[in-house]
Amino acid sequence: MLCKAVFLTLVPIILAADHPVTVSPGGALTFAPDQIQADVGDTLTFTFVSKNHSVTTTNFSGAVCPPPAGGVGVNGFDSGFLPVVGTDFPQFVYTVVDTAPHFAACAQGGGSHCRAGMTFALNPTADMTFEEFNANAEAS
Ligand SMILES: *[C@@H]1O[C@H](CO)[C@@H](O)[C@H](O)[C@H]1NC(C)=O
Ligand SMILES: *[C@@H]1O[C@H](CO)[C@@H](O)[C@H](O)[C@H]1NC(C)=O
Ligand SMILES: [Cu+2]
Repeated sequence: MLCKAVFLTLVPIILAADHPVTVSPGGALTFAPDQIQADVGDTLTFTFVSKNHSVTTTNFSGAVCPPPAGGVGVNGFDSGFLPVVGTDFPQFVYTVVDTAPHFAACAQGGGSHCRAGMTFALNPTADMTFEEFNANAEAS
């Protein structure tokens, strides 16, 4: 009896997935991929491969750029600035804790990277799409 109970509680942990995201591939002001659908318990692993960027949650619309230090929203997140030095590629791991959409951007350059399309969406919806968020960022 005891063994069976222990086994059943471990199963959900095994099913959690990791979603890798590359930050600024080839020096571009982008996240690749730029949007991800993930379940609670999954992780997003952001790997920073060039220059000096951040992934920071911000508003979907209105004042989008630049995202503020610490990020916006319930369960928001902020990697802080993670510069690439030589071949040391820093990583930031975020564990998904809810099913709400979260919108993020790079905070570098006083919002210039954000306005240039360095934007990312976790669990965007039909009403709040990545494309609309990115357009809001460019216009902010
Ligand atoms: C990274 O960017 C931040 C924000 O602009 C800056 O404060 C920091 O000094 C930069 N770090 C490096 C190593 O360039
Ligand atoms: C996000 O929107 C709220 C409400 O409109 C506003 O008070 C806040 O300043 C905005 N955050 C940023 C970083 O612009
Ligand atoms: Cu950037």
